[in-house]
Amino acid sequence: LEAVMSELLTAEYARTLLPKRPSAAHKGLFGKVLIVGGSLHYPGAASLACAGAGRVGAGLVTLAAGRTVLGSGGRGPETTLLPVAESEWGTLGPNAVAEITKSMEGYQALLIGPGLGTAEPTKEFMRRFFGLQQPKARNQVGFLPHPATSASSESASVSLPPTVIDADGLNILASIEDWPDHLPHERCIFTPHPGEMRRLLKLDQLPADLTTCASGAAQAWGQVVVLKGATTIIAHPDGRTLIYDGSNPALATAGTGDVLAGAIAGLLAQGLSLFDAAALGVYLHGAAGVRVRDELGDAGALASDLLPQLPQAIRTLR
Ligand code: NPW
Ligand code: AMP
Ligand code: MG
Repeated sequence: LEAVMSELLTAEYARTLLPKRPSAAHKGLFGKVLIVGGSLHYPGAASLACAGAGRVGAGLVTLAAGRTVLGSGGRGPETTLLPVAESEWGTLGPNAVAEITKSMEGYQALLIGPGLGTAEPTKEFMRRFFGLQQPKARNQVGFLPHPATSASSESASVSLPPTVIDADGLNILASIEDWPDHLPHERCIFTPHPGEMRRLLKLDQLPADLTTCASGAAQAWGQVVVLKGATTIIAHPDGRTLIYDGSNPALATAGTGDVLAGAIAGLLAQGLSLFDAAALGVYLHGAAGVRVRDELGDAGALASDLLPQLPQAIRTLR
């Protein structure tokens, strides 16, 4: 395999990506984020993602979920809510597709997956939402139409804003028959941890060279890939990679990935490109983690401790 072009993601690099914050600005300038996440078991993941988006400066964050999730609280009062139909046990089902797509206008960024669960109705939701091929149609017709023409009329694939797919959003994609022949639209950031990456690549074990692995996947899928870990790799579909070396055991705790996904979506809403939003999100999340470790030490920090440190990380970078 050819060596991939790699660069370190430094403070100097990240500084060049910071969105401007004009003093006379209003919230409309900083974009709206729609987050689809949460389930009976994981309402907190959705809340952490919402807060992550707000804490990097997004103008407005909306959470789309069923009443089980919305009724569970845990979010700050700033998050606005888009209540949608839910299936049994608080899972999102296919009925929610139309409700979400008709409210999509006006949002500059979308995040799908944190805490979503992988129940069958939620898989169906994902298939229809992104217009992914359904196994049944394939069996009946006997061939696969091109992805661009295979979207059902219910699908929103043409009008979706730049999208972060994380956690169970990725687990569901990996579980769909024909993955990765049928991808969501072409402006996505995938943010797998190594377990999710293994599922997406259908491997028992990831190769030792994670940079080449992430770069190959980004090129094959035509998406930005953020392969998370003690070292995180941000891979561009053209093969380029950025490496963030931020080993920090304070971050090895539940929910930190949900904060990161929200932060990247919050930066997308502010107009950054897919690759730049992914890079700056990873940097700010890591820098917030350093501040948390400095304050609390290397054990016992909670994912929510990262939240107030995100604005501090931005301020320090300016
Ligand atoms: P192993 O053990 O090595 O085989 P899952 P999840 C691997 C939500 N959450 N290096 C590892 O596999 C999420 O948003 C909700 C190597 C591990 O066992 C999702 O929707 C929270 N391997 C849902 O829960 C807080 C690594 O992956 C397996 C690795 C499930 O997400 C928690 C676990 O991955 C959570 O965010 C690494 N660095 N990291 C809430 N409060 O609501 C992970 N693995 O099975 O995808 O489970 O990540 O917890
Ligand atoms: P997730 O597994 O989806 O909750 O994501 C975990 C987040 O914490 C990712 O952003 C990882 O890069 C980060 N993380 C986890 N463990 C470490 C570690 N030891 N050092 C640095 N970052 C970590
Ligand atoms: Mg995660």
